[in-house]
Amino acid sequence: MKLYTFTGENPAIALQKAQNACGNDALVVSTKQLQKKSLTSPALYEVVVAVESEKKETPPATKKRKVSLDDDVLLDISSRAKELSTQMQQEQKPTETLKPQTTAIASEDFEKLQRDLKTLNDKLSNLQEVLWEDKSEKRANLIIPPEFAAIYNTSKKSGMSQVHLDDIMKSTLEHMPAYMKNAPETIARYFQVLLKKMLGVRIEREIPKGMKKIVMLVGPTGVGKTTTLAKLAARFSFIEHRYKVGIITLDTYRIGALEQLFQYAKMMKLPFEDVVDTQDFQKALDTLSYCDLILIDTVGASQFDREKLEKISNFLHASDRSIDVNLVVSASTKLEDLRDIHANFAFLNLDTMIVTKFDETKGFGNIFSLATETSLPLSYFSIGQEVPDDIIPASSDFLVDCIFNGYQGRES
Ligand SMILES: Nc1nc2c(ncn2[C@@H]2O[C@H](COP(=O)(O)OP(=O)(O)O)[C@@H](O)[C@H]2O)c(=O)[nH]1
Ligand SMILES: [Mg+2]
Repeated sequence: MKLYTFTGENPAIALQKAQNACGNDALVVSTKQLQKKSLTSPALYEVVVAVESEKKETPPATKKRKVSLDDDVLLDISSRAKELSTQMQQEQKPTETLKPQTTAIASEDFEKLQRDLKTLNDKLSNLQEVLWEDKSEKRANLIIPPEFAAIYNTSKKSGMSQVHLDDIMKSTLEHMPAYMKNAPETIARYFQVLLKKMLGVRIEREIPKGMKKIVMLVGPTGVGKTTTLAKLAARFSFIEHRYKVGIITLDTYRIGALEQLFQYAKMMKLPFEDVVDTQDFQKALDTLSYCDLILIDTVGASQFDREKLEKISNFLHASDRSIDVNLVVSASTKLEDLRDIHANFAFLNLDTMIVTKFDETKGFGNIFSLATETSLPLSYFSIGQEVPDDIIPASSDFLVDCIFNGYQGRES
């Protein structure tokens, strides 16, 4: 039970205010005159009403409030996102709970919203029945209200891990402010903000003056390492930056692969070194030591090809220079395979992840799950075959938009 006080020139005005704010079910606790009418000022009456505690999420409205993600809620989402990320990495259940925020909403808006939503809820309940083929044991402890059905289904179809989806949904149900829980669009926005905050992104930075950066791309065959390297070379040498860029390839097994990168280097007039064994690797780095950025391409190694992976590791250890190791994966690879790929490349001490082939898939939940599970920050997204244009710096907004709306081109 919560008490609220209202004032007015006469008891009727004060009561009217109380009724507008707290509805017809509020109980009048007391009415008293605070001030008598005088020549200069009107009388003042006070009405105290009590509201059942389950209504405490909608305290009397002093001013109209839009149902939107306000600062308090965003703060709350941030904490939830951090908690969930940690939980996913550790595969543990959450131990903390955060108090939901109570926020006011004008009662007439609230009543209208409730009527509209009831109609919508009925429709969604029916839809829910049709769409959810699996009422599996995994969701046994999670009862999803109809308003959450659309976002749940979209996320599920995106290829996100079922465990993540259920954890995030559970957290949203528990911690989302009650006044937001009735509108599917608001739920979707809350859910999306939560996902964005869970993703780690490595922002592209200037290379500090006097520093040299060495970047190596590793990953399975055919994911787009060589084309991505060519795009990065262009981006750093003449599109976004004006650095001296050099290229080394360790992929000398196939003439085609060597020729592919050689042609790119030639077109961009960039120095190019091909390296066969580890002794040559240090020499090539020395030859390119005048460059601000050295990009290294590697042979595509199936995640199960230990011999090739060991060879890449030998190259990394053959130099005393610090090398930024970027795992390149394709967005069109399913989560189980992405996990295997990451597990097998992880011993190379990965620094970041580049995701390619955004234009070749509809589901991006797999990338979301891999990134949160591994806490490997995302650095670039490759969004097509065109060199040098089809690359953008990674962004959590972009990835989450892709999860819910599909890849819509670079402006999405
Ligand atoms: N559709 C699409 N194709 C890509 C993308 N990135 C690379 N590719 C293509 O994937 C194929 C393999 O690329 P490549 O760079 O040789 O892969 P690597 O074996 O990992 O070096 C080529 O046909 C590329 O044009 C991308 O973002 N989208
Ligand atoms: Mg290649």
